[in-house]
Amino acid sequence: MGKYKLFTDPLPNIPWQDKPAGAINQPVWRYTQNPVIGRNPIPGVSRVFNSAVAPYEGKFIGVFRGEQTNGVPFIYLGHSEDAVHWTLDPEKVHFVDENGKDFAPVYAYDPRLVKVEDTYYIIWCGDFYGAAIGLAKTKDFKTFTRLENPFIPFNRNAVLFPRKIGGKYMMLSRPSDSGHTPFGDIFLSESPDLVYWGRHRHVMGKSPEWWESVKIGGGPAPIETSEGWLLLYHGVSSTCDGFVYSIGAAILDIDEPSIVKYRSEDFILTPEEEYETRGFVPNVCFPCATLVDSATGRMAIYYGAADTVTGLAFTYVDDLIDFVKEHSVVRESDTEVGRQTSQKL
Ligand code: BMA
Repeated sequence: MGKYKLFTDPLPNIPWQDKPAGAINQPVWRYTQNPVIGRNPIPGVSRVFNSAVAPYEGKFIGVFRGEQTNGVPFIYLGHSEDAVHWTLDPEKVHFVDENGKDFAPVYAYDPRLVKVEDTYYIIWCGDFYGAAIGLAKTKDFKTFTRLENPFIPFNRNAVLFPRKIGGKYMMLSRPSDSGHTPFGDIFLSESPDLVYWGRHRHVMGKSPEWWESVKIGGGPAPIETSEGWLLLYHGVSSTCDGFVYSIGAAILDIDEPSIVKYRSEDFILTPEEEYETRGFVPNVCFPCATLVDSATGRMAIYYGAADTVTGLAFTYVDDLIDFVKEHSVVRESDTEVGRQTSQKL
C-alpha cells in the first residue's frame, strides 16, 4: 500500500520497468523496448496508435486504432498475455446495432475501452455528419453492440468514467470542429442510461502554459484514488512546424468531477524519442489507456507516438499524484463549482 489509496483491482501482471537514473524532469519514464507495436503489424494495417487496453480473464485485451492501407482508421481487437506483446485480429471489429443488424462506421479512431460494472464500453471518434463520438458495448468481445451517438457533432475525443457517480454514467468530451481542431476544452456530461446526456459542465480548458495553449482533450479513463480522479490528458502547443502533443495530468473531485482540485502546470511526458518526434505526424504523444496495480501503485501508460506506433510508459501513482500537487496551478476557470456558463458565477 502506497501513500495514496487506489480504488482499483490488484493487477500484479501489468508490464513494468524500474525508473532509470536519467529521468530527472518528468515523473513518467518510457519502456526501453518501445514501440510495443511497430509499423505494418498485420496485413492491411500500416500503423497502430492511440489505442486502449484492459485486463480480461487474467490476460489483456485491447481496441486498437488501425490505420488501414487505404488511410482510413478503424478499430481492431488485440490480445496479449503480458500487455506488451500484442496479437491483433486480422479482421476489423464487427459492430451490430441494438436490433442485431450490421453497423459499419465509415471510420473509427482514438478508441477508449472502459469497464463499467459488468460491461465494456468502446468510445471512439466516428462520422455523424462530420466527426462525432461513437459508443458501443460488449461483454464477451465477440458481439459489439453500437449504442446511440452520445453527442451531436462535432466532437472528436471522449472517454467514460469507470463507474457511475450519483447513479449516472459520466463522460468527458471535447467539443470541436470536424478537422484538425485548433481549439478545445474538456467538458463533462452525465447520463442515466447512456442514451440521454445532459447536465453538461466545463471541466478545464487550454491554459497559458505554452505546452497546452492550443487545446486539450481527455486521455485514458480517469483513475479513482483517495485524492480524487487522476486524469491524464493531452495538451497541444503550436509551433512554426505544426502542433506538438504532450501528456498532462490533473486531479478531479471524486463526487463532482467538473471541479479541478490540482492540475500540473508542467507536462508529464513530451515527444523526445525518435519514434515520437518522427512519423506520420511528428511530435505526438497521445495517451488512451492505463493499467494500474492497486497493490504496488504501479501504472503502465499506453500512448500513440507520432500517429505511427504504440508506446508504453511507466510511473508510480504516488509519484504522479505528488508531481501534480507540487506543480499544481488551478485557475479560476477550472474551479467554478458546477460551471454552466462562461460568465463568472
Ligand atoms: C488529433 C487526433 C489524434 C491525433 C492527433 C495528432 O486531433 O486526430 O488522433 O493523434 O490529432 O495528429
